[in-house]
Amino acid sequence: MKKVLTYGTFDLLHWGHVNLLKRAKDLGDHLTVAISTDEFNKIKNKKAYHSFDNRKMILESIRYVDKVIPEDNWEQKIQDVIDNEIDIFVMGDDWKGHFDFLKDYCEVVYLPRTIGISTSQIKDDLKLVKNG
Ligand code: C2G
Repeated sequence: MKKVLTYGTFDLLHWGHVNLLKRAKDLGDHLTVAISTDEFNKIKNKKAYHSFDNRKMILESIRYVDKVIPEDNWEQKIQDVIDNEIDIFVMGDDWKGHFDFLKDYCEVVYLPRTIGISTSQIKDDLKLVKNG
């Protein structure tokens, strides 16, 4: 069984996220998603609209996702790859090169980011609507 792993906040889940998750799953047979905790988001300077528990619940409902684990820090990826017997690590190509150190442990794939959608754009657009 070919196991795939990816990481992210996945706040306000949108079609760009789903497009990433689908392509990641298509690379193997099993997809694990490490979702950033609220505490780790603070370190990433991100404030998610949905809590970790609710973002986790939403991700677990996605047909492409087989397992969801917490992402607590920047340093856990090698251990996650080992513990979960991962064959392929996947991220959107806005992260290209950042995780090449994982090539000693598994295949590393950066997939093209979906253009035209982002969580911050959704937030900005909704602010415009609210302010009229
Ligand atoms: N993504 C994408 N297309 C978009 C938006 C996001 O392909 N339009 C991808 C990102 O490249 C990433 C994943 O969806 O691979 C999750 O995006 P975020 O939730 O923004 O994750 P990020 O904050 O980049 O966290 O340790 C890694 C970090 O936790 C990644």
